[in-house]
Amino acid sequence: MDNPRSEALFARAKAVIPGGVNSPVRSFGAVGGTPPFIARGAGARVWDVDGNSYVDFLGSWGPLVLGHAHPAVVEAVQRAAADGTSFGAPTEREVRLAELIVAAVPSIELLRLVSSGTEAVMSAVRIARAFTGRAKVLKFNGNYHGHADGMLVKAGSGAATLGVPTSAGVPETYAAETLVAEYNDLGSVGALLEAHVNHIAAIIVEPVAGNMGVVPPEPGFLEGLRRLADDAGALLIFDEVITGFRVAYGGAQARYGVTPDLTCLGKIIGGGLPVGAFGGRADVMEMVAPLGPAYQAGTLSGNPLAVAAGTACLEALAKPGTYEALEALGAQAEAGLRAAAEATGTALTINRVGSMFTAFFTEGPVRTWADAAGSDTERYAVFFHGLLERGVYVAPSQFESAFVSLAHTTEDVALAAKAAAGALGG
Ligand code: KE4
Repeated sequence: MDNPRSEALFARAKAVIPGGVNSPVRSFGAVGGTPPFIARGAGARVWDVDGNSYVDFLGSWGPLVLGHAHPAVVEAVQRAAADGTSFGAPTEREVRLAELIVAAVPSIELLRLVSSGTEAVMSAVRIARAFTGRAKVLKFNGNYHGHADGMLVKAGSGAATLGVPTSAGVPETYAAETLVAEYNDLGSVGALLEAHVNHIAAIIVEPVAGNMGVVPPEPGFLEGLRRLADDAGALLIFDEVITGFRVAYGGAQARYGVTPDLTCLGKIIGGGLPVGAFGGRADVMEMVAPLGPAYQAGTLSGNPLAVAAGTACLEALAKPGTYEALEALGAQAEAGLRAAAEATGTALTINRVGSMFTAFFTEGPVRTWADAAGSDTERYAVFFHGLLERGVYVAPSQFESAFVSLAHTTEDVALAAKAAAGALGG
């Protein structure tokens, strides 16, 4: 890759920002090399500051399900900006987005908008503790729920990628309130519930894991969590920051027919701008200030520009045929990767749900964090750069998802399959 301008910018960035990035996963720490500094995006493509262009299967880690600079999103943001960027007061625009989400997501009767997925999860966990009067939370090894202290325990995504699944700076006393079970292993959940009877406020889960790479729930897993949570008097929280409006208009809970008590959202509901949300049963959400005793707040929560982008995005996704189109493109991408693995004799396990997928460099199956962690991350790094050199941009980590969007064409996906065969063939 010839990217002198990115290299110069990366040196400048490192002088003022830790690691030169505002989020560790962007640093290419796991794959090596200099991250291309992106100048602009349009549709399924991005261009870096050196003029290289890439078909983008990262999609900003999930939000860009419509592709870059979608006209309806751009116009909505421009219109909102012309009216002012923030008021710290209620606006009709935020009500509109909240109404769309309540209408779409089965579990959500009331919701609060925030500015990130981390905030959504942090707040949902606090509400669950307030509602149940219990302190412990059960999460899953390899699931990532943002960077709130209690969630940075055996976390996936960048935490796993950079080898810090349990972060420094999280006091033992905080970490002790987070219990960790194994994904797709109901026995491990039951054992923890038994060992901590009446102490667990909530089970929080990525209903389709995206942060160990894509790992779908085994048949019965989500239904089992629903039953175990009810038996234990704990709330069930679905972290749908990735899967919300990604795997179905109503999220994974609609796709799999399991309704949690609380849902966390982010990414797509902001259409590429900073929006998160937590919501669920009215009796639980009535714990939230100013209605109830559990405090939660945010200067820019429901920001007019961000909710305008999110509203435009969800309105576009509500159109008929959306999820069939995403499914078809996802299936084509999977088939292309399988063909490339076959043609080059590469041991590749591909997991996919709709338009999110991961190619694991391992024989497979990949059903748990341990399976995913057994992947050859060195081979992944070589594959990543082989794709990048061929104009295809995917996540710079084995423990992430790739995404297709409504802006991708069958030609884009075919180009990626060809690039994959080249990258695997060395
Ligand atoms: P944010 O705070 O990054 O908006 O959302 C945190 C979060 C919560 N829950 C799930 C299931 C998530 O996937 C995320 C964030 N995802 C990562 C990548 N998988 C964000 C990328 C980054 O950290 O820069």
